[in-house]
Amino acid sequence: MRKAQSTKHETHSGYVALIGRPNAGKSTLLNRLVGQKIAAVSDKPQTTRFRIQGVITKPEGQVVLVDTPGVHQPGYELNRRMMASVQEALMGVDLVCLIRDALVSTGNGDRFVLNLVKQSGKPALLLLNKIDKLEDKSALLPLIDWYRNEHDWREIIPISALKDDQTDVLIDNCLRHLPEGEPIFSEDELTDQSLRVLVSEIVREKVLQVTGDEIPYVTAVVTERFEEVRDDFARINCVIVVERPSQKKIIIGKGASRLKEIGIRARRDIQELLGHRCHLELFVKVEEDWRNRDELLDEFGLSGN
Ligand SMILES: Nc1nc2c(ncn2[C@@H]2O[C@H](COP(=O)(O)OP(=O)(O)OP(=O)(O)O)[C@@H](O)[C@H]2O)c(=O)[nH]1
Ligand SMILES: [Mg+2]
Repeated sequence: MRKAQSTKHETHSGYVALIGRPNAGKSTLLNRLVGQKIAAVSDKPQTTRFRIQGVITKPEGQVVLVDTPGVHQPGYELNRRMMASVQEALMGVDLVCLIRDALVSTGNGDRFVLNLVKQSGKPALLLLNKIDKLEDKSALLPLIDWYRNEHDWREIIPISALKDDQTDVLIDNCLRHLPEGEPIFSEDELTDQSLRVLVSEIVREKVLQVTGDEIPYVTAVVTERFEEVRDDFARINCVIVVERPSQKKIIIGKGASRLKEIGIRARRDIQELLGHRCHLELFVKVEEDWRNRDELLDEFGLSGN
């Protein structure tokens, strides 16, 4: 008797962009699906400033998710570059996920994002996020109707990035709509971001968490020193850049209390990322109008492409 030939399972793989307005939950979803914190998250809009790739590998294939800055009207060169990186992301992917907060009403910003997705000509999924905040899921129906009338979506999926609800369904659907192909990255390669950048972003996230309304927009963080002194110990210096001396004062706080709090929180996350202890030193520096200065934006890694 001849042995039955094993059937060959085709895998699917490709790039999937997460596009949406600020605060929709793009970075929360990226972190959740990758299973590791690689993107900064905060309740302040415009947290993400450049594209961040996260790799999700399953037996059925590989999804390379591309997190992008929330779509908004650019006021500074920084914001213009952020929006350029959204366009770049749209051009470079096989599939687009438009993600929106299911609880906010539809406005001009949503129409603008929708048009970006349409203009890309790419197949698209619609993700209605934050459904954990909805008591009655039927409240989604008018929203689904509106979007269905506007575009031919491959799928419409209500999800909760925060509570990990329906995210497995999302991955299955991404894989289904990606072309057949082998995995692009090895399974342990979770992101395209360097450790230095991951560290800077952790510090920036903590700045956003412990400061109020004005500071998020005027802060950049650069890792100036990253030295693995031993296998189990690193020395790290980060510079927090702001635009005015008054903002420097806010970040430092009374008796340096706020800066200390930023340092404690950041060190905790950095140690988790590295898997060992580190010494973290933070400096605050003023660079007037850095958001409009090309050379500084380049130096801070905010190239926009
Ligand atoms: N309740 C709830 N909150 C969520 C969910 N997903 C994200 N959030 C919250 O929404 C806020 C914004 O999340 P982010 O992931 O930073 O949003 P973003 O779309 O990446 O924002 P930008 O980078 O500014 O464009 C944070 O306070 C998150 O905790 C969700 O599924 N449910
Ligand atoms: Mg984000």
